[in-house]
Amino acid sequence: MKRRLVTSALPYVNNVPHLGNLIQVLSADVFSRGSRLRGFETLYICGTDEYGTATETKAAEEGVTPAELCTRFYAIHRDIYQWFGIAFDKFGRTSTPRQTEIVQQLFKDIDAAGYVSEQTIEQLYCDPCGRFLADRYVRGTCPHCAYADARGDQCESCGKLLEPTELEQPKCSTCGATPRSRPTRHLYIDLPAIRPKLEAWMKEASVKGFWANNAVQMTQAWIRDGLKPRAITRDLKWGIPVPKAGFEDKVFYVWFDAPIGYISMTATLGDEKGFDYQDWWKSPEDVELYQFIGKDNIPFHTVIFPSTLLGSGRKWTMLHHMSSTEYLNYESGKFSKSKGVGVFGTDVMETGIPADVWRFYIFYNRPEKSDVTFTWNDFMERVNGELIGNLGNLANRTLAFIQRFYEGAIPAGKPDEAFWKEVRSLEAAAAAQLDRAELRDAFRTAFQIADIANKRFQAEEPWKARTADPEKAASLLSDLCYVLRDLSIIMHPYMPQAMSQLAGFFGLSVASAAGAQGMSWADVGKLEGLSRVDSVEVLFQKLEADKVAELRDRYSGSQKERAERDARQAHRSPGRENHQD
Ligand code: B3M
Ligand code: ZN
Repeated sequence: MKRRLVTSALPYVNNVPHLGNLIQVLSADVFSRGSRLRGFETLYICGTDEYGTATETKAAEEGVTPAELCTRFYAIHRDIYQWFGIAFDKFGRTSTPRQTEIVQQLFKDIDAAGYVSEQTIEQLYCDPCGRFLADRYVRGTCPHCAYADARGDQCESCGKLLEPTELEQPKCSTCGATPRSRPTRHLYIDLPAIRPKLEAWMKEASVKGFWANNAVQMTQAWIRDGLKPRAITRDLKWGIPVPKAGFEDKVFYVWFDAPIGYISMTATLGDEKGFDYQDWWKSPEDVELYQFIGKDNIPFHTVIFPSTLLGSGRKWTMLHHMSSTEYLNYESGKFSKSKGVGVFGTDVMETGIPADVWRFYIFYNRPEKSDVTFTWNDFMERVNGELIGNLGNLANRTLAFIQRFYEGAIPAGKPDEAFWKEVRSLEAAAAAQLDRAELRDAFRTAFQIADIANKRFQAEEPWKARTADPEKAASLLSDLCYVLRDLSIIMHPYMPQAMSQLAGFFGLSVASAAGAQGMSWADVGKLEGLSRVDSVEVLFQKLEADKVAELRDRYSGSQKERAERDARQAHRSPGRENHQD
């Protein structure tokens, strides 16, 4: 069994993540929890992406140093993910000595291998701001699709990567002035020269690692449309110094260093725990790397980062499975960190709705193969209809019945073979889907199991059978308890708290970390080990329409509009506390 190294995209430190961003961190969490339950030695690495223009600019705006800004936001991210119950092995940062060391070494390796070239280019310089405008800080018209508000690094509309100088009618996005061209010398990674290695690797890896379809398409298009050398240095201060004569005043481009963060965060964890990060990162024979990202980050993970690793001439653990989700849209538009539209991590924490209910909805609707829209109404309907109406109802009616009529002792009954045949085949399907990181499908398969169990409860009428045909009632109730026990394991990665609670009703627990005591996937399908229902409580509270309507109003518009609205309200009725029920 290969070990599994799991990563989720490293969130930019300088913003509060919204539900759309959280999908990746949550997806990798479910996958790695599932992997551990299925017996794979697993390491889940994530952390904040800290360098670059965005941080430098925001720090300047707030009158603090970039390092101070990062430390403040790092804590915000960490707390949000903790609230959501994410079980990272390491939630690190890119601004560490290990990151500098590993990035500089990789650079030296690709340079020594002849894959770095130099070029003097004309770059956009903003006179009022007194600096070169890197990537994201120029906006203008996309030369490919004519989208009018494209960023200098990538068009958000067509997804193509850009150079800022390619934009038509460029504007400095800080001050709005029209920037002018000025020469500057930069280093490039020679992607055309690495291309044969990249292409050969990609062809095999994408099949072996069953990459998401959007990743295969986009990567093929990139290779087909011609790879160009890409600048890996920037005229900035907040970044990793370039270890090469003549480039002392430059730093590495944030997208060159960011993916290397996966490696350096593992190294930092190794320093804390006493292992060598190379056991994970230089072990392609026995480690499989699963990466979870949003589709806008695909080329960085399937082209640029692999090219860095391949170009170094060393034996790295390379991408195995690419899980790149589509977008989650919000009510009538797109979630946007920069525009402040959507439900943000900090919002979610104050809704009073438990993390597992959010996790349920995110995975039930995970944008696996197409974009998905979050609406408050749909959220309420799914939670009330499926989570509570199906799973919650099954647990409650079965366990309450046993408590009421059997004093909590699960009656011994003969398993119904036809029923178990169906359940076991769904359980096997869920296992296979989970192993392929088809997280939404595996979750829905689990709900199908709950559904057929509910139907059987309904059809066999235990309230009558209990006296009319006690053996039939016993068979039904014991089978359903075993189904609930199985579901507490299968759904545990998705809703760890609620499923631990469900297992607890039987006096059991689920092994939620490596080496922890409790049930694992090996227990799924076993018809032994249950004797009593110790306790029953309602697992999930129904969402009420007026509460949901209130949340929809509270979180409509951009964060800025919300803040203004709150300020107006606070002004009108000074006694009222905002953001409180
Ligand atoms: N920080 C983009 C983002 O947060 C970027 C990902 C880096 S992954 C190495 O969406
Ligand atoms: Zn400017």
